[in-house]
Amino acid sequence: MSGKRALITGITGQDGAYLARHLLELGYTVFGASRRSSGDSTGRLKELGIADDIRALKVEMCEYSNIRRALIECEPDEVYNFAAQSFVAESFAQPLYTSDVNGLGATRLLESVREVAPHIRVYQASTSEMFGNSGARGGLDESSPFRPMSPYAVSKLYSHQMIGLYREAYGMHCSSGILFNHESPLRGVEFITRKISDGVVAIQRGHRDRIMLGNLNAERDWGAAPEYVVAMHAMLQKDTPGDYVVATGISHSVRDFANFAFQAVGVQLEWYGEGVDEVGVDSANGAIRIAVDPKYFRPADIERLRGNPARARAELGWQPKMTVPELAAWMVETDMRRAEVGTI
Ligand code: NAP
Ligand code: F7E
Repeated sequence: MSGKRALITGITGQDGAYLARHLLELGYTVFGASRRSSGDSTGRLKELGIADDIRALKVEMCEYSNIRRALIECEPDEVYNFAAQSFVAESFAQPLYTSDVNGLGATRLLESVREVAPHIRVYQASTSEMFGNSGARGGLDESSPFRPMSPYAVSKLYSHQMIGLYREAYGMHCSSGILFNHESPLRGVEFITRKISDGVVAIQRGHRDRIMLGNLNAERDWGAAPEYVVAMHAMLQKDTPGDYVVATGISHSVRDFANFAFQAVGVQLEWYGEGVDEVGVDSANGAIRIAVDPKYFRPADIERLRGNPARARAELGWQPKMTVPELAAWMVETDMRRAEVGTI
């Protein structure tokens, strides 16, 4: 058992829940920071059965003073900064807020660590979105150029570079995981994979007839969130901090993901038409199950993201295991079980 103490910001999100479970299993004392909410935001922690094992505290990333106090109160060995406005589409509607939480929020944390206890090891949740369309042809790695395509990506590039700066300037143990999309049944329902798994279940249960989506051609390198948190922890155990791409090395289109999700309930889709007229049709009865609504198009989108996790494999001993068809089936089956017992 490690006996170490970790502070996780964004504990109520997908990654916060899975990392907390992983660290608890390793014997950590886990402090979970969440912002004030008018309701209960611990649903994911409850679903993993760990809500009572987390030492909860309130931290708003726009407020420097409470970040500093949290560090003094928790005395962590490691801090994992997950708190973010993480929905890319929303960042076009809220560019200033997104920059404040994601960009300045991380800097407030770094500055607090530097002032309070610079020996604390820091993990920053960086993202493949920073690459933009720079990797159309090959696998993106730690040396690929950054060309952010959304306010979210710009905000994350700022915090990513601050992490590098605090490492260089102050010798602090700061690492960034450049994580490609990772999903699970705990994914927020506005993200494409969960929107599809949730929609497949609603259609199967007769509550709706189709799912309306945006850019069906977009390709992402999707992996399984519980596997990715293992790489995050491994980064902070290295003597030397650094940046690591965490990805599977395989990309699929949104259309492919829909095919896999419907196959999980025995439905084969056939695709007809192009652009806004494209539809995915149930081959057994001709019913339209996927259609396009331009309101889900983004002002700018990344057409294709595929990572090269060679460094994580070599230096962290990390390997992805779950395939995208398995991931889609896991998400659909979990949403189906939740619907049957009435939890969604
Ligand atoms: P998520 O489910 O959206 O969780 C984000 C967390 O941040 C939530 O706990 C949220 O709290 C909290 N938060 C938002 N604004 C805040 C604020 N102003 N102050 C304090 N907390 C705030 O995201 P995730 O998928 O777990 O991702 C974790 C981190 O990794 C994020 O930084 C994300 O940008 C980054 N990332 C994710 C992926 C991915 O594929 N999942 C890939 C690369 C990087 P509420 O519950 O109150 O909303
Ligand atoms: O979109 C397309 C959309 O919202 C994936 C965040 O965790 O991963 C996530 O960002 C793709 C995009 O994730 C719909 O245009 C089509 O091309 O699931 P998403 P994201 O934008 O890739 C990165 C790595 C992060 O860091 C972020 O925090 O799917 N798409 N139709 C759609 N997307 C959504 N959400 N909804 C649609 O209807």
